[in-house]
Amino acid sequence: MTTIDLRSDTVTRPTPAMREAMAAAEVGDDVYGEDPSINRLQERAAERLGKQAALFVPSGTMANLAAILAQTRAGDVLLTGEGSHTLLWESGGAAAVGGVQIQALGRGGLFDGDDVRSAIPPVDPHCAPVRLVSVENTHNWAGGVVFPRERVAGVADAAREHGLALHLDGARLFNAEVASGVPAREWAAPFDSVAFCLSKGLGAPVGSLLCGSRALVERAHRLRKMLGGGMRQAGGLAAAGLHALEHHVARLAEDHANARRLAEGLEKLGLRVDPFPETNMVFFRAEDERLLLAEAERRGVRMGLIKPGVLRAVTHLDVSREDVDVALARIGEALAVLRA
Ligand code: TLP
Repeated sequence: MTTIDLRSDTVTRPTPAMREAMAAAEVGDDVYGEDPSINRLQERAAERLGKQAALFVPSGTMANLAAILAQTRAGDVLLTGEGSHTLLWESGGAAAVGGVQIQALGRGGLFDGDDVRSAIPPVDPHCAPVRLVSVENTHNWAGGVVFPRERVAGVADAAREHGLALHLDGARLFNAEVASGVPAREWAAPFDSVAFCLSKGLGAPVGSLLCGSRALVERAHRLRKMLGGGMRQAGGLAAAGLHALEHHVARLAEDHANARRLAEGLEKLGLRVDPFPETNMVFFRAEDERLLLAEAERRGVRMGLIKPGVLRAVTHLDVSREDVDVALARIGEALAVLRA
């Protein structure tokens, strides 16, 4: 029985063509700035996002943390959406390493300019200063939704009014690009710092980029060293990233179509899908979610529990349209057992 792994788009394995590109990569010591493949990837990423510079880091978590540390001081407040990755899934790094307090805005992950305005405290010695706002696009916890463009514009206006820095956690920014038809560089334009991941839907094994002004990237470079993320001959990983940017962006549309197909099939099985997928994530409710997860797993379909009562299935490079149909048949069998 083949396993269909829908737990995350992080589980993809490099394709044969990507492995060839990795094997052929020119490498050098990146701590000396001498890895030509990493330098090329950084240039390509900065260009693609319309920023002055970019830094290759091992993970999205490190990209976000370096961005936060570069733009705050201990005791500052970071505003971000409810359920954001930085708040829930980065092991408390902003607080533990940066002394930064996170305040959640809005409901369900999305928020707008007025939410930012109402979170700004008076100038008063009781209050910690708000310094940074972070937007996640696509928003994972909200169901892989594209953060509406007018809301991003409103958040950016509010941030500017109050002199706040703006960070974009664009771990899946290219899913937003493909789903919305708005180029990543336009999504990135209002932000001072932008993180995006190569190791999610783009299918590279490792790596993220942190993009911004030359001054911000210089600060982040030092922070990467401090956090232990300075890599040496990592050009093979950069080559995978370059390959992904060239060959795996447009195809994200297939993952989105597969997610819609999966959602329709789950609805036919009587499960409540909410929201209907805009990108590659399917969130659905089940009465006995843990039992369903276990029964599906026994039949070779792996999914995740994202919050109480809500399961997440993510489509990606290693999941074909046929796999979606097989997964649906197996989930149908699992449900039949639970409903018997
Ligand atoms: N998300 C992972 C898990 O950590 C939850 C997943 O399976 O979705 N920002 C966002 C929006 C993310 O979804 C993730 C990873 C990250 C940052 C962190 O990236 P990595 O895993 O490279 O540190």
